[in-house]
Amino acid sequence: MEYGQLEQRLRSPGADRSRMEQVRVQTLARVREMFNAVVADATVIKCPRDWQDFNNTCYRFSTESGGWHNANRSCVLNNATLAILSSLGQQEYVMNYDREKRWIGLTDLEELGVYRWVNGDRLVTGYWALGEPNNAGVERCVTKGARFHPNKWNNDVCTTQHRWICQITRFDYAARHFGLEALLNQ
Ligand SMILES: [Ca+2]
Repeated sequence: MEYGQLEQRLRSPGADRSRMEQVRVQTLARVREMFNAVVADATVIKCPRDWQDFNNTCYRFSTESGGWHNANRSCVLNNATLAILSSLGQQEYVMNYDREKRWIGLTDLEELGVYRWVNGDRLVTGYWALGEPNNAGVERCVTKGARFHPNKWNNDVCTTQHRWICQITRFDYAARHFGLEALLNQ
């Protein structure tokens, strides 16, 4: 390709747009990195009032009770999700918080027997009580805390009234707080 053609091509609106898009993506990544460093300092941006901070994630342990769908809606209205306990650390944190049965963000509502978190991730490690999950087809929503096993999980009928746990990363909470929705991870 001759230089003139190349120059013309680079000057075409399409090339400009793709260059601008590249700059936008790079800038966003850089700003996200800087913002993450700010948020990592827990003294700068705290969790909302009445939410607990564990490992840069904010958790709300509800005082009210409801069915799983109500619980899910309540978290979403707070720009959060039901708790996604994908690490042993998180699991131990919520178990040590109290011995209540509480809804977490895990169901097999989409496909019987296939447990997924509310973010769409498939369950990798489950901390089920002995014999759980049981009652396939009836019990499709999961609580932390099971009868006789307060530190394990149980699947339960989704309309049963339980308290619940919401979570949001401190990063996402801070991004919304400062009107920086473009930085959101979720
Ligand atoms: Ca069960």
